[in-house]
Amino acid sequence: MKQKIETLLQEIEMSIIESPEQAEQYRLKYLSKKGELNNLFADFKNIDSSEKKEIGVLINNLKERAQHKFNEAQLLQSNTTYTQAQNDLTKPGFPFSIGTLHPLTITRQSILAIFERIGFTVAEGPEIEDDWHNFSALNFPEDHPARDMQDTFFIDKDFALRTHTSSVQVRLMENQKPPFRSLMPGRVYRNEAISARAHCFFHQIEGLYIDKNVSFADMKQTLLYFAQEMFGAKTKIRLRPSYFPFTEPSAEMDVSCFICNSKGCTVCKHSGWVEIMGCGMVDPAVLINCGIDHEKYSGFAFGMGIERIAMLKYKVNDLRLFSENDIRFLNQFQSASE
Ligand code: 2U9
Repeated sequence: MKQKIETLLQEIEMSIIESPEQAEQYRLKYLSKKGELNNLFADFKNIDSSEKKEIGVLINNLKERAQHKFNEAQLLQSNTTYTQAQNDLTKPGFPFSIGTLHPLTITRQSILAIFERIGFTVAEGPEIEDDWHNFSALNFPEDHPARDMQDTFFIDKDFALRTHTSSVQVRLMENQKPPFRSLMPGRVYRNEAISARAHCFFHQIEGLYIDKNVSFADMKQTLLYFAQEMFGAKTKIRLRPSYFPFTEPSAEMDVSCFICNSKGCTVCKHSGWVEIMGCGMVDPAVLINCGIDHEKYSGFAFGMGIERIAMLKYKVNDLRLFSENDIRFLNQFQSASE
């Protein structure tokens, strides 16, 4: 009997259970009613009582080992089935949303990329500015309305939220030597009632080009290049005389209406032209204020509202949509960001 138990133990240890079929064969052979273990228990009744204690222990150990091996194999198989199902690499992936770029980000990136191609670099500066960088250096007279509490958010008597990014240009000119070919994108603040057409903050991009012998013709050609890259190769520009404290002469720039091909629509108010930016030759007084030799250097500057360009490009009719974070509005720019 002892020999039989020993042989069965070896057989059980050597058995391979790697499939449900093998598990079933094993169960039938050793653990079922008519299996080897039950046969042993049947034989056990006939052995001499002096051997019962020792053989009983051996049979119980054998049974325990046989059952344990079977349980272990089953657990392994159920785990394998589970893991295979979980890691099925041929299964299609779950769709998930990666979000979208904000329309102002898309517009800012397009504008910057166009000027970067002709050598402009990007500069940034603080949103809280002192009077010198936001107004005085830029030739704003002491009594200019922009300095008024009605138009500017003052933090205290010395500091205000910048009303344009021109202050960054002033810092650049104070700290570096010409030539300059730089762009200043950023948020600016004005004390305005919020409506579809005005907001207390918006975003600007300004450009500054200072070098020897820079002329109005250089400005015109640079801005024509920008307009055609941004709105299409057939775009025309026109410059209308204007006034800014920091440029002389100054102009407003219109582009031929890219929505109706200048045939007349509500966007161009049936004029065939839409205004997109202001520009001009940097006033020599500003160059002097920033420590630049105005007899050696000249330059042009321009400024545009990013919201205005985005509204024209995407036919958005309410400025507030850009800052409300309504997902139904933002999701419409999905394809433009890809
Ligand atoms: C320096 C010298 C000159 C920047 C300029 C404009 C014309 C302009 C407006 C467009 C729409 C502001 O966002 S807006 O309301 N800007 O018309 N900006 S020239 O001129 C500068 C800047 C810095 C040192």
